[in-house]
Amino acid sequence: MSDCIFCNIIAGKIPSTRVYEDESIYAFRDISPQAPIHILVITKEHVESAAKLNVGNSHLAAKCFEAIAIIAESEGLKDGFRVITNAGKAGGQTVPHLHFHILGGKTLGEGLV
Ligand code: DGP
Repeated sequence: MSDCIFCNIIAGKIPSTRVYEDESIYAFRDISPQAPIHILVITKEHVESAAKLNVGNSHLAAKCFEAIAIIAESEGLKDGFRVITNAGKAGGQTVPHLHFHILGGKTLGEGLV
């Protein structure tokens, strides 16, 4: 989608710090990190959010989690990390393109979640 920030990042029209890429996934460092390591894992195909996953596209979510495991290993997150996806306005989603936040590099608190 031409007006989607993350689609423009995938297309290289907006610069990003890439940490992983394959045929269906792109991952890059968050512009305003909330942990020492804060990476966004996104689908190359535009899916609005987790609320729009269905039997036809849920393999993309599986692909995201395969990438998350690879990234966690390469980032040295052997002691653990957190994965979050926000969906919709009440969920705190600001970019309407499915993405998973990987947060790590420190011991995260028990809040949320
Ligand atoms: P969410 O609130 O869950 O929709 O998360 C969107 C995240 O995207 C937020 O943590 C900031 C990040 N973000 C927004 N615009 C850009 C950008 O242009 N570059 C990068 N690297 N991250 C961005």
